[in-house]
Amino acid sequence: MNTERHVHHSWAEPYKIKMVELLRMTTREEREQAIREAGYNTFLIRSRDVYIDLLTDSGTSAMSDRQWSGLMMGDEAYSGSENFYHLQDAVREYYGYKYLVPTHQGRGAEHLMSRIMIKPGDHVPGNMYFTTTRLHQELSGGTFVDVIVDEAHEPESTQPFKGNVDMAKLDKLVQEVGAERIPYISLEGCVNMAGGQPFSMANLRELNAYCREHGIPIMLDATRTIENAWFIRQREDGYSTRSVRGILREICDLTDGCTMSAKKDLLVNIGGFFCCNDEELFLKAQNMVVIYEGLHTYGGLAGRDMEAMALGLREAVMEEHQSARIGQVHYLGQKLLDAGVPIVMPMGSHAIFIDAKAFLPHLDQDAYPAQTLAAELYLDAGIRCMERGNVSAGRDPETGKNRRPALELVRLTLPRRVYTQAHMDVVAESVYNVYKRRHEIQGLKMTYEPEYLRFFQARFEPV
Ligand code: P61
Repeated sequence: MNTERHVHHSWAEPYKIKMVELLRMTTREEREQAIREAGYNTFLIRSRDVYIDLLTDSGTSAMSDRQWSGLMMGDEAYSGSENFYHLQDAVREYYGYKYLVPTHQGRGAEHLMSRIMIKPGDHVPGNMYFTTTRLHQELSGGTFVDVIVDEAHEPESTQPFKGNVDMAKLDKLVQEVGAERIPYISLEGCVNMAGGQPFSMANLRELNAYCREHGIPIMLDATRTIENAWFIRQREDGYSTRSVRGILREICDLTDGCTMSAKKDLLVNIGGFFCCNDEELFLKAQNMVVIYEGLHTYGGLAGRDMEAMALGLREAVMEEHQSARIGQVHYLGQKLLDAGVPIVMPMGSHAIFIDAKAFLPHLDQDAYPAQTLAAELYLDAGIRCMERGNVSAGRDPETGKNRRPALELVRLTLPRRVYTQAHMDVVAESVYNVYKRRHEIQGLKMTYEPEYLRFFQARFEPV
């Protein structure tokens, strides 16, 4: 077989199944009880009550036989674990950063970076907010400033690189507050809250030149950057014959460091890290990690977890892995498009995002259309997804009002290497079932609202 052709013409999985996990089906009555008990919040449903779990791609992927064998090679020494050095070698080889500090997951790395880089009163520009990223910036006294292109906030815009930084927005901020009040710009690949939208290499090159001139470091949120590299290969002029790993390295070489939630791209159930090239910054991060996470050669992880990450990285940069992973997401998206369901375009890498404002136009945003739709989808067939709208965005700290973001979305997120094409068919059918009766659907009111990251634990009731 001509494998080259095969890779380009089919997204078939480059693996076969060795072990399976049984699923439990529920009745409509059981689901009605489960969602009521969960306060109409899909985060609060027990996973035993879920049939197809599309809550997140975070920590939910299937590890390979090699990764599972790697667990047996865990060197659980308190200090200087061999697995740390394997991880460091792999990170240096594929991402290219000089220094690595492991953390238990992404927000652990965000915590360290925010504490060591942000001073009270600073402004931190970013290509759209992420919930935990922005919160850590705020807890360190910083203010997040959105500098993503306008199209990112428009679900129907088909611009291929909706993750791009709007250079005029960035320059306006620099003129207003001065480069010395900007500790770094936070750049995310396959921007999660925008629908998994990539930035282009051309945009990153322009950003790099600008930031160099103004002395502003670029800190990458590397969580889904390998997926971003795949889109550059697919969509950007001059990259179609380049390898994903080559593109990944080119991205990292244009940045100064990163935070990482390894629970996504790197195919592990837990793990993260902070990286940089600057020695002084590294020494600060290495010192800070011992306060909050653990010693600097394990950062809150077991040795075996670092081994699984190192091996996962080597699998994640494989072309055929990414085309199967993203191919499956797009298979689901195409089914929804064919059924007329409004989704964010272009389709992103890790999830299909339903436009809940267009799906439920009769609901005011403060009746939480995306939260409502997520609950309805669970009720229909036991499929669990996530709200990414008014609840996730939280309240404006100045006015105390709901932020009412432009994007009011429901995220159907695909774990890597877990579900089959037939599962995707079931998901598409269930979404369509709910779509047919969308006019009958009523909204929710919030009955309990926690102080931080409210979407995780908030409770609701039907209005
Ligand atoms: C997710 F509802 N993402 O997408 P940690 N950066 C980026 C992420 O996507 C990310 C983190 C940093 C999750 C889990 C999650 O509001 C939520 O390893 C681009 O989760 O600490 C995590 O990495 C943080 C779900 C996080 C949420 C926050 O499902």
